[in-house]
Amino acid sequence: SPPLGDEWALNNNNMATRAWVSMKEYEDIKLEFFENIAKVTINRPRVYNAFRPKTVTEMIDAFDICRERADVGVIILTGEGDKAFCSGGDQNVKGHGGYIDESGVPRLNVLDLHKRIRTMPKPVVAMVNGYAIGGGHVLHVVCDLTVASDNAIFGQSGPKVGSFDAGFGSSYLARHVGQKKAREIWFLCKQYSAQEAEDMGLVNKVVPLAQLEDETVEWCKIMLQRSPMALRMIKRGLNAELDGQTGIMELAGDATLMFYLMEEAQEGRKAFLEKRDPDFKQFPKFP
Ligand code: S0N
Repeated sequence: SPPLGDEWALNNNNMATRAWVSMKEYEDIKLEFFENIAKVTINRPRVYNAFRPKTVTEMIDAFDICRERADVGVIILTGEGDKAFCSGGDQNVKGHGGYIDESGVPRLNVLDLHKRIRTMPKPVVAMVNGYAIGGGHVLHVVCDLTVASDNAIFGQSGPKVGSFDAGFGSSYLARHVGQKKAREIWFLCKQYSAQEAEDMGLVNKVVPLAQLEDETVEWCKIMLQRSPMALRMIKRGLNAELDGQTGIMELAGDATLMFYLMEEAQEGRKAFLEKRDPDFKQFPKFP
């Protein structure tokens, strides 16, 4: 039964009545909003939602908006239609040095998108509605959670088509499925069903395609009821173990944010402005 009550489910968990509102217009993606949830949709179904540099630039912009907007608590990443979540880099624009943008410059700006998702202080949920292949597979790997439709197909294709991601797409993948399986996924470039992906710990939940958005939104609604700071710190901590000094920096940054919210930190600033010595003795020294 719905964890938030039948009435809530009736009013809010029905795809037909969910009114997504556009937050900004783009060429290659959609950015929409519904009750504190933002949805980023790669909107290139003709090429199975493959991304070109412009698509990625737009996604980076959308994720930056989601980070800044205080009314966004959770972000969904998905693809348009029922065939593909994302089929990776657009092979039509691959040229000398990588994926060529409109001014002729080769770009791998998808790595900047990975970093945005990784450091986003809010949960990011991949809603996988079909093929998640190549760089499209990496995108879901980088997200915090993955809810997939039963027609979803997962796999890496790089060593078959002339690319690879030895970054998050390999090392973080291995954290999900283990080293042996990650090597199998990359070395063989096989495709895996949604059920196989769930069995190997690559996705959190598989549902029928018709229920995919309902289920994903329900997960988002549950997270929206949790403490945002607690979720943020959990994400930072889980990342920090794997991300070295950069991970510690992100975790430490949020510790500083919390310190700034404490009277103890405010006393230091007040004392400076009042030209007196700070009285830190008044604050408890917890065991
Ligand atoms: C997805 C597949 C398996 C679907 O097969 P199916 O059902 O037979 O459909 P198709 O007829 O093949 O496809 C339907 C239409 O969509 C076009 N299309 C599909 N994928 C792409 C694509 N990636 N680019 C351009 N067009 C695509 C088809 O051409 C077809 O259109 P029409 O009908 O007009 O011919 C199958 O389509 C498939 O295997 N797709 C290619 C998957 C792939 O190899 N992707 C690229 C992998 N490489 C990358 O993503 C680059 C990664 C990268 O650069 C990177 C590097 C370092 C660090 C990180 C990354 C990163 O991106 O993460």
